[in-house]
Amino acid sequence: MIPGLFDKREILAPGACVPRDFVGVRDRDLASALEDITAHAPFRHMVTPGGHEMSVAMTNCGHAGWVTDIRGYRYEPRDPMTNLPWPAIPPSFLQLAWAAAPVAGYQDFVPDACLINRYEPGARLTLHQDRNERDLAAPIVSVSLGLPARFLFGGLRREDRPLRIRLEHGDVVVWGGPSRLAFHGVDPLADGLDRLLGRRRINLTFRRGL
Ligand code: MD6
Ligand code: FE
Repeated sequence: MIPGLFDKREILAPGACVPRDFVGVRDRDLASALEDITAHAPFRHMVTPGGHEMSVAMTNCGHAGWVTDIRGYRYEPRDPMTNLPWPAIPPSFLQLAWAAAPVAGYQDFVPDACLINRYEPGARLTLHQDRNERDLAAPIVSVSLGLPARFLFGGLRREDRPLRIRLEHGDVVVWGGPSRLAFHGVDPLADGLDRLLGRRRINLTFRRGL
């Protein structure tokens, strides 16, 4: 093994890998930074362009926040709920994303957008691509906290049969390059109790949106 390279990683596909338990002891700092963010930009259930309320509740931090409503999916510099700029990405978040990206071969990753997803039991995310970002050359770093979930990772066509992998508290997924537009989703969350976050799963996805 190359010295200094994180060793608990699984390759999902070219350009995509899963550094397991990459968060480690940083989880409490992340959880407390999350409390500060949601005090200013609360979780809310957004509506898809098709008119369906999402089961996952979302908020954002960073210069650009991903939103959906009846008009479509896009990045917005302000929270439409408060009309305030989204809270800044906290240093603990930036440091984690920057440290995780090189595990999959992406250096100097400085995200400007962090979408925060909250799953309660039963919440799910149907197969989708992340394609609203202007900079598709940058990878995405995705951090899982709280209850475990089953993550679906497919191919470049919606019909491609997805891999199913279990993501636990502290696991990270990094993907980009040839996998950047892979279809993916999350199965309905099973009930449970996480020692830090209770009855929920939190996912942070870092991107370059602007
Ligand atoms: C989630 N994640 O894990 C949802 N998108 O809750 C995503 O939609 C996602 O994990 C792009 C890249 C990584 C992801
Ligand atoms: Fe996604």
